[in-house]
Amino acid sequence: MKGTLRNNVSLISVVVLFLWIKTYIIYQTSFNIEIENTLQAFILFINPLSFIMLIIGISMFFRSDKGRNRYLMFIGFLLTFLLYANVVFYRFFNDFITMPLLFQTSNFADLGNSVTEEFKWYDVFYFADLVVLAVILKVKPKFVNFHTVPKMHRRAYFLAAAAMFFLNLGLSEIERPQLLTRTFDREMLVKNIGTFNYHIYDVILQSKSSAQRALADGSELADIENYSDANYAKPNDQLFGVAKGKNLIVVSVESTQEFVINNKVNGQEITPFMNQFAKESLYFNNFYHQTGQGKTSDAEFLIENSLYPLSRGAVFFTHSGNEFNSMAERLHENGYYSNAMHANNKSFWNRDIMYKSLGYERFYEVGDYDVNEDNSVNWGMKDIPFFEQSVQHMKEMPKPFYSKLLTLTNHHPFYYDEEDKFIDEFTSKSGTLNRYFVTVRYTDEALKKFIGDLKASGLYENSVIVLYGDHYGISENHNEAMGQYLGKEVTPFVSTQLQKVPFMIHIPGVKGRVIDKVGGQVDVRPTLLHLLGIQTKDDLELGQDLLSEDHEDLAVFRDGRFVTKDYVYADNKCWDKATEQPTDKNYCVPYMEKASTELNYSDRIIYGDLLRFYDPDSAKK
Ligand code: GP9
Ligand code: MN
Repeated sequence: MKGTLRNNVSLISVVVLFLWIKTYIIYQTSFNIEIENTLQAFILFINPLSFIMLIIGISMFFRSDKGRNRYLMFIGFLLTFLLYANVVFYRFFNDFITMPLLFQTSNFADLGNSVTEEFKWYDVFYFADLVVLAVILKVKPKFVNFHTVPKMHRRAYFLAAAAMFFLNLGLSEIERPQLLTRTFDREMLVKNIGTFNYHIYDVILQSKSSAQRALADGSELADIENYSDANYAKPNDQLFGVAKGKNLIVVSVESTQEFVINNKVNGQEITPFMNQFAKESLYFNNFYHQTGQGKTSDAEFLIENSLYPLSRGAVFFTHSGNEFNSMAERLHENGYYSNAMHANNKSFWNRDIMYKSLGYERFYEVGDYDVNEDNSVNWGMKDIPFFEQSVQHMKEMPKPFYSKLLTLTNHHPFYYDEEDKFIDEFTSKSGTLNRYFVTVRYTDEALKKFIGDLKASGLYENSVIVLYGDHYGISENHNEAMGQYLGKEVTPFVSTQLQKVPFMIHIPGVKGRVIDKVGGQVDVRPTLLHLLGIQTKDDLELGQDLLSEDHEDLAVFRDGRFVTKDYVYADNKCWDKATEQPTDKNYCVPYMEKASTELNYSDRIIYGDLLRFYDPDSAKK
């Protein structure tokens, strides 16, 4: 018997090999997974293995051959079915299956109608190996060893599966730091941890949020409603409705921080256009981003809902099935055609799903743009052609419309083409910071052309145009270089002030001025809706209209830092804005509670999906 053990392959290896190879073939033939380097190619190759080894390994514990065979056939079929379901889904949606999506009945209805068209005759080949396996189990050919596996071998096998898993995870972490905590994109997840592990991860995310949701009930809302009522800042009489009926164009300006505005590098202006445009707009020079790990998507979330994003993960991913009262929805109710425009993979940040929850009527994604190698750099389509083509889409839209546009060129690592370089790089040890100025300058040029196109198309005079920076571009890893640029040390105080992002609202017929109120992205929703003449007093918002006389100077960051009129709370210290030095902590104490209450209420709304219990008609305000 010992001899036979050496000369033939174990049943386990056969099954594992079959499933592994099949999964890999499916990756290559049925999904469009972009591979940029050898490490990514290697990760893709090994990523199905750990899970398949684990689940097939369980068959070693079966006492009877019959039981084991049935188990193997069952798992083989289950995994194949899962893969095949993804293949069909991908043909239709160009995306991988997610739990919330399966539960979103409206999506499913879409799928149901034409799903039959997505089946192809040659799909039977996806199941071919199962037939071979069934034959092997039946015929028991000599080259396969059907004997029970000794305990020692079993241990070694599971150790190897675990080692494979950690090797896979380790390599993915090198390739994509924070992959699991930030959950950027399904394609990236599948590419790195593999389709099976991805589904497990997705189920964990889903069950966590379902459990929290199931435990919540409407009674939790009372405190939050009271808070939101008391916090409501009534609109400014002169400005309420000044832009009634106008289109709303909101541009999320990628990674743009406020320090570049009205500032120079090598003696040249960094944002000549925005500096000018700010003069013609309501310009908020004490406006902060409040994003967490969800970056751009967190900024979108804040602006749409006047709620904070989460402290961990991206709410666009974790709670896309929630009920929201978004700005897009409110505008749609008021006759607006609401849409988002972004020439990137539509599933990035789970936008394709989340935008539906937020009530956007249309998402102009990469497929709606003519993107090619010549008009792309860094993360994808360049801002200039993106804006050009977006204006073409706008011309065709029903009016009035609400369009949200997301730029992309000024994104880390800030790579650019020589032809798009309008100013010189900075000189410091940080290539990232050095290049940043060049790409910010490019985006500024793109904005200039965009406004020019809007004027030429006649849309300008009928539109409110809003620009906001989504989040920082230069992280604290570049403090030394940043200190060199600013000519001072980047203390926790300075670092907090660097979280200011530009925010400007251009309204036809309204003269530009600087508004120095302290606020953040959470305040955008009421500010804009009031300008368009739409009341928000019945909405559950945590932000305040920045133009209201009652607006309180406060910006709470997602990590607990905050800024008031005179103080900055950071690094557990209270900093005096005038001296830029720590002062008596008592000055910050009155705001500490408000800051944590706001974040806490926001989390409770999201984790409990409390807006499903919210009835605006019963709101008192
Ligand atoms: C990608 C864009 C950039 O679609 O939103 O993402 P970011 O990394 O800035 O969140
Ligand atoms: Mn961004």
